[in-house]
Amino acid sequence: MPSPAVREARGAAVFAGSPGEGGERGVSPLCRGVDRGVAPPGKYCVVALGSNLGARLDILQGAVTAIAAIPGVTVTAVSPVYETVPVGGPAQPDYLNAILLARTTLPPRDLLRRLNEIEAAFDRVREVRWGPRTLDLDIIIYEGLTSDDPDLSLPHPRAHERAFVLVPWHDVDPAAVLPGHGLVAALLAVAGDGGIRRAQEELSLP
Ligand code: A4P
Ligand code: MG
Repeated sequence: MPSPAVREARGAAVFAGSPGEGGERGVSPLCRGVDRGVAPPGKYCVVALGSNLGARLDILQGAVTAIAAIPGVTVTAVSPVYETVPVGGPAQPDYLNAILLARTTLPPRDLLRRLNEIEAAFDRVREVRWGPRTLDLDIIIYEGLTSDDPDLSLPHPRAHERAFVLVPWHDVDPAAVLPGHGLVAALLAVAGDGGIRRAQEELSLP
């Protein structure tokens, strides 16, 4: 019996849509039997969550709750949690990673600003690039938007090669597409799932 969060995720993935598909897509195998819902207003986006300092699970849950409370943001699905080996940066503790699907009426920069505020509320400190952090919130995609602005690169420039993004994303949306790179399922086949393992703990939607 899937958890409430995963049940919600499977339902949400039906209307989550993908860039270039007009926000609507066919029902993936995981979603069969789920009624098509009406998508909440706004643009489809995917946010990655990571924490490797402090009470990691509580922090991720707090972030999900805080993101869901942002005016103009509707969180439609939250993925399983993965314990992951750090990629890059200095020696540091393992991460907990997850992703969430959302729709938002906020422009991308406003969404990033709100996410940065949530990071700050969880005592995020920026000292070393790719260093340990209580909370990292990255926008992986914002509808089909592309940008090479260093302050907001879209899609996230390293998402296509990172199992800690691809695996949880694929869990909640097996038909997901990363603009410019193709199907997440195909990217996952190349990236592999080394260095990550499913955690027993789960996040819930408020
Ligand atoms: N920025 C640009 N594009 C975006 C975007 N799409 N979403 C800018 C969010 N921020 C974006 O971010 C640095 C700058 O990126 C900011 O000024 C922001 O405006 P940051 O959060 O201060 O620092 P960061 O996260 O260390 O930098 P970066 O380059 O985004 O790191 P990555 O590539 O996200 O890698 N290993 C595991 N296992 N799990 C992890 O979660 N995370 C990282 C961070 C490295 N290794 C990891 C993990
Ligand atoms: Mg970041």
